[in-house]
Amino acid sequence: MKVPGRRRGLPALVLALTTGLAVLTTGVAAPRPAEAAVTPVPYSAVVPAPATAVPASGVAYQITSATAIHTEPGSAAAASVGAYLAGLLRPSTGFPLPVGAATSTTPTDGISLLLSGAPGGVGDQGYQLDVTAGSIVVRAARPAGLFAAVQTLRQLLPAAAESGTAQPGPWPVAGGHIVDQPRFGYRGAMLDVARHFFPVATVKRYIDEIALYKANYLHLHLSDDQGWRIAITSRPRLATYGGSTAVGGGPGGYYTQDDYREIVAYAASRYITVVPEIDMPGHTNAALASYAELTCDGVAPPLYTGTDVGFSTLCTSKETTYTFIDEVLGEIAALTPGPYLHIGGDEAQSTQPADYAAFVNRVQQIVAAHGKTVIGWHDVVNATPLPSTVAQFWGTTTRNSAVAGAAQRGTKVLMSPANRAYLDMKYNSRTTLGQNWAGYIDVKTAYGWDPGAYLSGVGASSVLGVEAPLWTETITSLPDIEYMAFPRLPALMELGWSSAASHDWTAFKQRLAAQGPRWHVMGVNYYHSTQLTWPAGS
Ligand code: TNX
Repeated sequence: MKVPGRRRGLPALVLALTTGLAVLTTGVAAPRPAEAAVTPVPYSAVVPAPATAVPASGVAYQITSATAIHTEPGSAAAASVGAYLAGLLRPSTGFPLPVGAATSTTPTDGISLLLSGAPGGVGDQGYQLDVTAGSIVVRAARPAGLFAAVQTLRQLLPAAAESGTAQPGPWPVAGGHIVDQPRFGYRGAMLDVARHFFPVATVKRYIDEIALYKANYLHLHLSDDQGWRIAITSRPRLATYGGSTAVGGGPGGYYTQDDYREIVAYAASRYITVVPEIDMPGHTNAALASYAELTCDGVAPPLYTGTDVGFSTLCTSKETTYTFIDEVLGEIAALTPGPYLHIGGDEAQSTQPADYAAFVNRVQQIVAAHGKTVIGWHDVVNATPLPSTVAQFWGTTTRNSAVAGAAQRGTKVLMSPANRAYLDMKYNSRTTLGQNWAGYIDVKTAYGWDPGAYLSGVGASSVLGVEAPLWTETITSLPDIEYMAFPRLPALMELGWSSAASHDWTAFKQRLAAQGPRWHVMGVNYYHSTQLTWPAGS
């Protein structure tokens, strides 16, 4: 598969060199008069659209070499969000941006990140952001809200702020008042590390990229027919043998438990919760190949490197199967601080319906015994979902009576309709990566649906949130991941965060295109959809 070319910038290099010279000769990268006239990024450019944003015309805060970051006294979490913000901006601005405890609850200078005084409505993930000529003040009820506000603030800075090397500036932030909170509590991305394996560094980079659009869950599809990607101490061959190949026959790979802990901790530092998936009873060839006792006939199949689905199943009638699941999920639960374990459950075409239902019901009890909540692909509604079980909808229709019935009985639904939210679908017939079984998904299609009113009989109150899955049969590298995720992932995150009333393609496509220069500076290999008018520097 040909990797679409990266558009890394010569201009960025030239800028960096010039800035380097300016810093050498003057000691500080002081804004030049002509640049001081730079128009700040408007509030209307932020993705996802904030709930309310009222600009104060003609007012801006300038980040300068004198700017300090003040954080809520006594809060280590606020201090680390402050350190994260400083870490983002020091390379590009060249400013020291010291981080220290705030000495005032009504700050008049610098950038303050406070856990007091936020309006009640912002909840656990929202924030208030006030920008005047003298200060930037963020108030949130919880550290996650401070982190979300920092993502908004990043997008209000010129794209050059994302550079890893010193840039000339200036660094204005438009004045005004934002009060923001998400529509849905769960906004996720799924990465299939089973069809192709991706190293820890790639996963971390993807975490950073999705965090910019206020994603708060990363679902890792850790096992499938073609590979088992996490070391299980009690069943070592799952990783060492079951993880030894991939689609197309490559070498595969797996995460050690320390690797997985590292991903979980890194995600947590970006207020992202990892949801591990062990797909079962189907999509299990790698496990069956590793441990013959998991098959009904006791014969291990060969490893599989093709892309068919629906041919494998754990032996649902054997006790050893449930011992295996208990051990595997027990280890993964112990490594996972988040509330959810994803048990897959999709495309179990080699499992009889009655066996499937009994299997899912039993696995739900195992997950509960390990103190976790089940997420399953929506096929699990054909069993008897526990009240807490979440069904992840991946269909291509707007009617599904089984899912609607479950929702009526209280099941929460995570929305990933394949013909809207699947990042592995091609943009159009000319896209070289991806598949098209659910259709082509250009940006307008990815954006043009309401998660709270899409599935007949599943209203907004039954919707947990939105997730953008990226299956990787055809995806083999970070540039591939970026090409499929951008710009669609930010569109889907906006559907998860912003109110239904704010959905407006005409306004959105401008807001989204304004991200282009930012991705260019970040070196994100995004798809330049012809549905958008990309500004200079994209
Ligand atoms: C269907 S969607 C699958 C995956 C494939 C994907 C490819 C779902 C729950 N299962 O096994 O990777 O299509 O688009």
